Amino acid sequence: MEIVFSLQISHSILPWSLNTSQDTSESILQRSCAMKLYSVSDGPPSLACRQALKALNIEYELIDVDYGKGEHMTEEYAKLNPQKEIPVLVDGDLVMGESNAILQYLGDKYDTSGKLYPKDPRARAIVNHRLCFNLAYYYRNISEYVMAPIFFDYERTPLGLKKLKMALDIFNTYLQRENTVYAAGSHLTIADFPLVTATMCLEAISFKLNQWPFVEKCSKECEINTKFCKERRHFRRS
Ligand SMILES: N[C@@H](CCC(=O)N[C@@H](CS)C(=O)NCC(=O)O)C(=O)O
Repeated sequence: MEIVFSLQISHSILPWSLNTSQDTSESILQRSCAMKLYSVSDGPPSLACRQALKALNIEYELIDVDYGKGEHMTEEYAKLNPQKEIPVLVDGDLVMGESNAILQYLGDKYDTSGKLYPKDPRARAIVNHRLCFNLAYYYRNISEYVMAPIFFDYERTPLGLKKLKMALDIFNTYLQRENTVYAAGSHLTIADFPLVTATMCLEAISFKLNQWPFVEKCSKECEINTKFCKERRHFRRS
């Protein structure tokens, strides 16, 4: 299935580390990669997928969906993702939304080392747990408190703040228990990408993380780890 989408690939949304003469947006366009990621600039689930693609050194075409213009709400986009959500991965005849499923697929297919997505059942279970925790609890509560009022007519409430703090408490506990800066153990895994991009949202409201030192350290780790992309201008501006 080939769906032609009249969207643009912009220089500014490329991960910083792709901005080399070899990896400009033009050269990405010229290569006809089988893999495409429909992504919204600075959307945490989209960023998480881009970070995984980068960490796994996968060539792909980045297709920028303009959330503000509602490009994800069109019938054309619904053919890619009936949920009308971003991101969507296209790899040959596989067309799939849900960032966790995308991360797991990329890990299964391309992480031959088994580091980013461990093969050992116990280590893998922890990674899967953290991905579920992020989707069902952590990102949900962050996005309801931080992102929803930015994009929609939605008020920040004391209950929302309480839920946000509970989410941070729990993530901090998981990290503290393992005494680590990584979401699922002693090294970087695919679970770090969505948890860190969710945490980055807090910058939009200048929310300080000093009460959650392990979350703060985990977030800072992304500043120095070259596998994370650093494009966050919308969070800072909002
Ligand atoms: N569970 C989805 C959620 C993705 C998501 O929330 N994407 C936002 C953009 S960051 C979206 O597409 N929202 C559509 C809407 O609000 O109508 C995933 O993890 O991929």
